[in-house]
Amino acid sequence: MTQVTSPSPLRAADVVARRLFKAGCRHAFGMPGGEVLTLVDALEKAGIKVHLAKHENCAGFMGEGVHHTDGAPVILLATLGPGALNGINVVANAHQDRVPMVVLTGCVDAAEAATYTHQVLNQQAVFTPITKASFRLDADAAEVISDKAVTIATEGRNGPVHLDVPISVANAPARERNIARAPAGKTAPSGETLTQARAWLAAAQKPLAIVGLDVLYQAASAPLRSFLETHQIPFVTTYKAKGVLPEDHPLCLGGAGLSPLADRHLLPLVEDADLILSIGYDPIEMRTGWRDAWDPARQNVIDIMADPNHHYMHQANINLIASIPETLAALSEGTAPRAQRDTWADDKPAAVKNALAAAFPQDEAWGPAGVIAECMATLPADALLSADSGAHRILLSQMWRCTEPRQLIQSSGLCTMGCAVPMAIGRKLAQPDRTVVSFSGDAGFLMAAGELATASEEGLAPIFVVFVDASLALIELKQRQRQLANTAVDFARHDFAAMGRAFGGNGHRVTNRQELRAALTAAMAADTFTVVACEIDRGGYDGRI
Ligand SMILES: Cc1ncc(C[n+]2csc(CCOP(=O)(O)OP(=O)(O)O)c2C)c(N)n1
Ligand SMILES: [Mg+2]
Repeated sequence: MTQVTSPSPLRAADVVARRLFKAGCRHAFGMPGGEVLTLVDALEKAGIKVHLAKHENCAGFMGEGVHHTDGAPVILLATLGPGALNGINVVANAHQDRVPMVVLTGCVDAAEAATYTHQVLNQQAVFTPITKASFRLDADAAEVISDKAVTIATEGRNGPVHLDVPISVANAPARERNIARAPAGKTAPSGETLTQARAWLAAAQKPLAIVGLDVLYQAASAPLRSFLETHQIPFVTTYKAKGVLPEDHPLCLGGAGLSPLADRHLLPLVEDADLILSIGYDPIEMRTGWRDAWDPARQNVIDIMADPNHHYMHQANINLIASIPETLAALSEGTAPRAQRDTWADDKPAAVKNALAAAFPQDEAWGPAGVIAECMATLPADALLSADSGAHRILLSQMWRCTEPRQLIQSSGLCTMGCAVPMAIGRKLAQPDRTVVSFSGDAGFLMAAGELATASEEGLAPIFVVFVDASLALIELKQRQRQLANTAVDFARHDFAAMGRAFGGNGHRVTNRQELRAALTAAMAADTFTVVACEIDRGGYDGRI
């Protein structure tokens, strides 16, 4: 049954915008060109504020910063040709990092394109491999197409959907109906599979859980905590799932993903476990060390996931595409709880935890670990953080103890540089009352530095911490490890603090922990953004990640 609910004349662009508003979207980010002006108008009329970024890639990351607060899909708005193409990296990121996003691009009408070439390219062909779906808007089907865009972006493993909007279609009259679509019900295992899984859980002497980002999208923190505590299961999280339970939890072994140093301690424990529970674990975040990290021929493995295992990074004996809270409840039912410390009689997880703490010490005088330790000591425990790609991020992800889900956001699927600054801008826009801090390497910061202008124009006061080592530290390290000549990995020391001031913010250059503490304290009290440039030596990550 469909029903006309809104009077004409609505434009197709209005129908799209109103559907996005219904999905919870209140902000769109991008840069208009002449071809998307109707969309800009429609978004604003629907109640969605259009923010002007300085680069489409950064626009998408600002949207992601907001998304981690409001849960709504990101709206990235780009004009045709160069605008759309500038957004490719963040769209691919949304695909690999499972961020729900609707990418609105303008395009010339099909009839026009038959005899016109300026800035015309097949945008759908560009976006198809890096999105879950790509549609061309049609005025007669505007509502169903925009509804599909939202549902595909937000159901199953989340991701981006592209909507190519021809100029005249945006402006064409369109009707709005109420599409009645019931979302899929929540499923849990039953029958023999459930009996087997329960038996393994009851018998396990050395159970270990690997927890990933599907848990965030199912808001499953509370049932996860009760399950892990009831059965006394130690757990490791991916970087994106850090904080899904507070990381000072006695069963928490911290995050894993990109650090060979951490893996050296964690992977032997994985091998030693007699039951692996992969709970919403999406291995797209992991490096090759986690490929077949366990052996289903020798260990019982239960994989609870949002999408089928087509990655082949690992295998399981029981694969469950099911709701995590419902599945954990079903597994627990009829399985006797364990007394505290009733698993792992040898206390090996505690030993691993101690070894990890020793491997990532908090008491270094300076250098990257000193910077991070000082930030942990000075910033509030609930500061909202973003991290860029590079050596600094690996160290930060291993050292930081998160207290809540999505506290530390980053690109850990695509691992792109240039995400941290715009993500912090978006996060601060969404949660102005919280302390919001980005951590970037000097090269990654330079990729996004134009957005300091946006922070300034929006009147936002995030704190941008920069690890200034005049080096692509992660790549320089790899080059040195391979005994290759030092080439194209070092660059100059620039005055990052002055860049902050140039855009109307504050800037501090710091060279020790006392100066860093003073700079952070001033930044937290400031009403404009602050750049904190932490001067560290080249090669500071040797032996530390
Ligand atoms: C857009 C992009 N280009 C290149 C890379 C490859 N890459 C990964 S880390 C890195 C070095 C980053 O340098 P910097 O931002 O200074 O951080 P550091 O490693 O020094 O902490 C590079 C070039 C990437 N991940 N993303
Ligand atoms: Mg660097």
